[in-house]
Amino acid sequence: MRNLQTITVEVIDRVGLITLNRPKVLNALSARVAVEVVEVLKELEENADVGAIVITGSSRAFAAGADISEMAEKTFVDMYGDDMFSIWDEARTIKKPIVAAVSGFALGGGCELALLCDFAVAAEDAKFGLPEIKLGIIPGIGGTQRLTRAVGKALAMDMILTGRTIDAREAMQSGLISRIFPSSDVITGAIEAARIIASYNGPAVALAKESVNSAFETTLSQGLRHERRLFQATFATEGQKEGMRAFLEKRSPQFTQR
Ligand code: CO8
Repeated sequence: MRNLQTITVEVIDRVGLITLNRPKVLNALSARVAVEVVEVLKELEENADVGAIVITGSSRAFAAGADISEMAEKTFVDMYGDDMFSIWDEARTIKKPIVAAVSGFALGGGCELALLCDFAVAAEDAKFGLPEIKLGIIPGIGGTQRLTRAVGKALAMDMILTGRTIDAREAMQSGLISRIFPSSDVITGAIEAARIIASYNGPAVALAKESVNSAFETTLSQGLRHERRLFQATFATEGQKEGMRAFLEKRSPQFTQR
């Protein structure tokens, strides 16, 4: 395990595990956290032994939002000039799937970080919310955009305008998360999902992620055309030959990341 200033990183069974590690402030997302998470995501992207990534926090908090003490006295010119959260945009360039394993609070930037991952799983005690309105601000790391796409306008407006927090069950019903685990199992559950992803043909996994993400950017016709090309492209990978031959030979396929 490697300890950075605000996070820890380890590789378990071809899964890169990033753990936010600022327990005293419920993993508040300081500018340093953003820099370290994005730096490590890029490292894991380059690591051929890693096929998928999990981001988690502590049992009490995934992350309770951007670090309020760091922002409180900033002016518009400071925020505009430093644009300290724009670095999170770089996470979008990661081709390997990223799973959020959420326990406890996922509020503000913490909820936005979970939404920025490819999918999120949560413990029964998880709480999701975008309470920025209570601080006199609005979400700024994609919350108004990604939450709306994930759960639809009614619940997104309700959460963003009232600051209401929802529990894991409501998050599941609304499509914000894909699975609920007992609290003690959420990290192993997320790692197991990521380990399964990492066992498949790496290029096909990356193309599948790209194709799903394009559904949020394109018309249906453009998206279907894009998907068809990516599907056809999988036939240029070793993994397609291996996967289909293994099926016909009634054996387990041996996939690689490249
Ligand atoms: N920032 C800094 N410190 C925090 C944060 C935070 N977001 N959240 C909690 N802490 C600190 C508390 O100040 C406290 O510190 P101390 O022990 O020194 O007093 C410690 O963590 C423990 O917190 P509490 O004592 O409050 O614990 P409780 O169990 O009573 O309450 C809550 C837990 C409900 C999670 C509560 O801490 C809370 O409401 N936190 C703030 C939640 C919030 O408002 N989050 C949104 C922040 S704004 C944001 O995320 C904007 C993102 C977009 C920015 C884009 C800019 C371009």
